[in-house]
Amino acid sequence: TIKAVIFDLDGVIVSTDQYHYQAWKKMSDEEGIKFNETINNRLRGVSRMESLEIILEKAERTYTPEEKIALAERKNTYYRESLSEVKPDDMLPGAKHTIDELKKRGVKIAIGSSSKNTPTILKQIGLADAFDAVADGNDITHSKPDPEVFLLAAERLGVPPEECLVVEDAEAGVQAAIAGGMNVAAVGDAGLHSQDADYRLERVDEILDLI
Ligand code: B16
Ligand code: MG
Repeated sequence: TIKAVIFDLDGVIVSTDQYHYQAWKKMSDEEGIKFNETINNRLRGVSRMESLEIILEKAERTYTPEEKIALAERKNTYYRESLSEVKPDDMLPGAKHTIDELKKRGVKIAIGSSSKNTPTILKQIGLADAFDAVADGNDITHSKPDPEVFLLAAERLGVPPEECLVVEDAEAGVQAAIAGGMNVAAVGDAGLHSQDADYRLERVDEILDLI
């Protein structure tokens, strides 16, 4: 039985992917590095520095560790400018209803996100105090597909992994949930394509039929 649901944030609760894309695109254009939607799809659920490494595969020169940090910070500055515009209305269809309904049913809820901007995003969409636990990019040393962020969320909830359902939009996150011994529902883009997920769904509110 499922006692808790751990939600990924970007792509499940709120769609910030276009802001990530625009910010990486701006930084890449300034540096003369080729960047497009196909490359962007490889960045879903992946940490900031690992995302940068993927983008730099197309760079014509090598960058020093200090330069890489500066590039990642520049992208994050652009990204945070967009985040300041994010509102509760920007939540994905069904997300708010799913959270409210799980609370009514007494199912525990948590966030398990790779993003270091998680606290800012939750505040912008009015969900800063909505979850029983939050584990994010600030808490971990290994990002998805490593299960660290989800195991930490489960531990903070006090629920064993096998009684948790993870909801993910990225293949890296689906693999992280499986590695952590959790049930996993893939939604959106991953929902259509993930072979390994226990459930493939279009929208997040479809999990209400599973619990
Ligand atoms: P930040 P999630 C992930 O969030 C995003 O999907 C991914 O594109 C991003 O690179 C990563 O967070 C790190 O974000 O730069 O804000 O720390 O899907 O795990 O909620
Ligand atoms: Mg995601």
